[in-house]
Amino acid sequence: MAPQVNAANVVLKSAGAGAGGGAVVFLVARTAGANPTLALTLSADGSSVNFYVAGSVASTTDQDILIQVTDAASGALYGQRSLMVRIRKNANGLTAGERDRFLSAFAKFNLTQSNPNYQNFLDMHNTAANTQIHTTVQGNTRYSFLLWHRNFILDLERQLQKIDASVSLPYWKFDEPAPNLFTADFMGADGGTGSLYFNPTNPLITWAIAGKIGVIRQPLFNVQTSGGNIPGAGPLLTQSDTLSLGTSFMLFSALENNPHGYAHECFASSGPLTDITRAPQDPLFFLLHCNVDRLWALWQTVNSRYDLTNPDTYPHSGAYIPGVSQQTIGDYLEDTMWPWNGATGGTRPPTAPGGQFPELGVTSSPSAVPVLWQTIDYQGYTGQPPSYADYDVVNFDTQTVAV
Ligand SMILES: [Cu+2]
Repeated sequence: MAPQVNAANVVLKSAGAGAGGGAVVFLVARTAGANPTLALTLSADGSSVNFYVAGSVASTTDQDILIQVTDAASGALYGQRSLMVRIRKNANGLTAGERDRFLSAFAKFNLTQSNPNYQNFLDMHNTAANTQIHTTVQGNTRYSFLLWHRNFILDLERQLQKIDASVSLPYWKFDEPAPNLFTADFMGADGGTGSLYFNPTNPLITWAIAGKIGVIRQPLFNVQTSGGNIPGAGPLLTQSDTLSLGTSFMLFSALENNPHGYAHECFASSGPLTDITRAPQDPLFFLLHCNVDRLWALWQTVNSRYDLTNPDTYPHSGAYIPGVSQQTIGDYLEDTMWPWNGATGGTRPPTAPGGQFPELGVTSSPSAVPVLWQTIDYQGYTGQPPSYADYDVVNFDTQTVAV
């Protein structure tokens, strides 16, 4: 005879590890209100009960949150599990620990990893790739700039997370001064000649790409007191002006030129950032593009642009049909994405470096062969699996932004 088991009333709660720790909230359904505690009744037959967990306060160290399961009546602890709220933050505000974990993982990826290696990331973004990934900058009539780069930086971030699971890609908020970013302890300080210098303890001191050690980057603006600024052309569009470009994807896409293109151009042309064929040689590339992606995420949130059937979310639905479609393959929501699809030749580039999209284990999105539509609703707000990357200024629960 089986032992008698009673139904149990339990309470879930988030217990922080102390000051500076993260916190989570609980939801009974994806669009329900979030609460710091959740009462559940576990049935006597052992069947599972579904609920959602969302980050409410970002972690600063790994595993700095405990989810505890307690008895609803007595408060007795049944079990607990540690985790972190891993989220993309403003690089200028990282703690020294967050900064150094990120730099260590990035330097290790650059120096030692293969399949893919850092050169593969450079090759994904080279001249051959340009017809797949840029729009207004090159006069291509393409619309996949934001979608492609969203996956590109997520791929890099997942490579770093394979090295250190507590790392997120930080963003360079290029319309504001970032004096903590352009330092010898972080992305390098300007030595006055275009060559950066790093402190000996900075892991980026080993940075090497294309047969050269070091990074060439000479800012044309005062990194201590100013956001990105091109002498003669003026400052980059501010965040609020970027979000005001328009409420349709087509209008918002103008950000590819300003602030995105401008952010590349506010450095001297002696370095790689101004050159599409070489731009990712500078590790700052990924922090720059993280901010471009964040601006899109903010715009999506304030304008509710996750609905794939709305042409203002993205204007090209369906799949490319040869001889019929006005746009090129790779522009339609149901097209697969190069290079992760391995497609070469014809309207695709001649090579497809880097292999399939890296899997995260906890989510199936984007899939190993990503499709454009998977990049749009990265939060899973409309029901698709989330990509498990998000920004500190986007509120998952209330769909509001804190900027
Ligand atoms: Cu770019």
